[in-house]
Amino acid sequence: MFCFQCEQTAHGTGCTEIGACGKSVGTSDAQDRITYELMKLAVAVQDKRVDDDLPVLFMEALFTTVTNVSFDEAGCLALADDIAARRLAITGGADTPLEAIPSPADIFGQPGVEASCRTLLVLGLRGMAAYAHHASMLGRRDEAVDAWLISGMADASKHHEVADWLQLIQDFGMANFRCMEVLDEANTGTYGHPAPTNVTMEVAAGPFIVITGHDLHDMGMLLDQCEGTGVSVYTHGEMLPGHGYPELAKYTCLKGHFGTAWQNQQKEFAGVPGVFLYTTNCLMPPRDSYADNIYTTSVVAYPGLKHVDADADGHKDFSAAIAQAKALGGWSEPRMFTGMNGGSTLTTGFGHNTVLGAAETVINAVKAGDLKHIYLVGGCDGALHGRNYYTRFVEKTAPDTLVLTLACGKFRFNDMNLGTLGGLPRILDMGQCNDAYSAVKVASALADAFGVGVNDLPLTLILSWYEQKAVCVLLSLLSLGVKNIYLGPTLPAFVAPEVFDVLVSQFGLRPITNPENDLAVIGA
Ligand code: SF4
Ligand code: SF3
Repeated sequence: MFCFQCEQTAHGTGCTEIGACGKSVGTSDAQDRITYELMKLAVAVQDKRVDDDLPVLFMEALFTTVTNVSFDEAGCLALADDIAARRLAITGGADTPLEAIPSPADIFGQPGVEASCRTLLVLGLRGMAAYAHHASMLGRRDEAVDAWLISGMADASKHHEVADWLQLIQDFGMANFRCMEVLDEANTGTYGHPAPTNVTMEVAAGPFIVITGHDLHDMGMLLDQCEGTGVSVYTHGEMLPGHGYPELAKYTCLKGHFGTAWQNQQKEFAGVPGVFLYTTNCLMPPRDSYADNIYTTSVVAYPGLKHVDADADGHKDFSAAIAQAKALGGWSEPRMFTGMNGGSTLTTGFGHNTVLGAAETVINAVKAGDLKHIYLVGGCDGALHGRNYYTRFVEKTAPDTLVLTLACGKFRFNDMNLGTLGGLPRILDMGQCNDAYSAVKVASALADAFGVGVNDLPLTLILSWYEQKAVCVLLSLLSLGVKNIYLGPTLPAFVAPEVFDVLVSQFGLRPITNPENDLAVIGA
């Protein structure tokens, strides 16, 4: 086992005995085999017409290897075998040796610049696969994204000059931007444009299900089946933005939001008399006190947990989860919970449609000098102590600034009331990590309105990373030419010093220091 794909990797270098996430040696090795088999399959089908379901296999398999998704060694081995069988059927049984990867252990195990570039590309592809998967669940696919999932894996298995690696990574960033756009079209096309919404952290009396992850299609199906049953639904983690979508918010069984950031789940789910449904990352090894209340779906898997599969039409039957929620009964009295700073109301729904609708207010406020700076403080959360940087950063932003946010890192500060500016709340939640697409749309529109480039706007991005979706989002932002991004809480172990130097010299990427210092450097 050697895994260094996420920010909590052991000693900041790599997990070798067991994952800090709880992933076993066997599961980690099986996931390397999945990756290796995908590379072989990708090479085998290069320059061939592929069946329509082949990109879906790449989506599912790459998504399975994202951090906190699958802990199921047997399931991962079976998937690797399926991918191998698929390849052998195409080649008529002939092997497909890989140019640069002799064995699964060599994908991430090699040192040097080439290995670092390869890792960046493979991890980016894992993140993009998750987004492509969500969009495909809502019936949206894109030919270019589909093709990239396969050609990217083939390219990752070869030798390239450094300049070619950098070009590949740049091209990948643009492909992922398209993927986020497709997901945005899928989400807003199905459930409408998000609208500003206040969400309570109170849990009403009676039975309930908590849905976590990112898959809005799963959320839609669950709400549809819970409506009228007396079972309430609460979002958790990256599902919070679901409240903003009109076609999800219309369900009266959708009551509020439960819990804070994903890394607190083992504490916050313990002894809760409700059901938990995991649709994507971030699953932590469950404690005994609530393991029996968990359902996983899609590619999420953990040995011993109940799993809901889709039928041939894509429909999922959540009746067992609903029945169990009723049997558990919930609490007999309403319970008020709070976020990490003591607030009990969260606000979401500031997607590109809403923020662009308020563009005139924002533009006039900038022109009048009432709005000095916009920060985008977004990305993943995690357990590392240094992540309170993001809470302190937001706390210290001046009253004449706005804070846009997205992804699960916002649970560090989204229960704070920082007041309003020009009628807008000072903290604007744009949605999930993939809604970085919204942030780019807003930034481009503002740049157009002021007749300047995005890097000339009074806008600074302060990102936090943990898993591979943050990697693909960062690569998209860099490909789009966004400069001077602050990145923390630590730098990825898989970025070699030579590669980091390129990111610093070409893109002005900066590691976070401390809020006071960084705010002073930004100068707002
Ligand atoms: Fe370690 Fe992260 Fe890999 Fe888990 S996903 S094994 S914590 S590097
Ligand atoms: Fe969070 Fe797991 Fe990355 Fe979608 S839910 S951002 S960490």
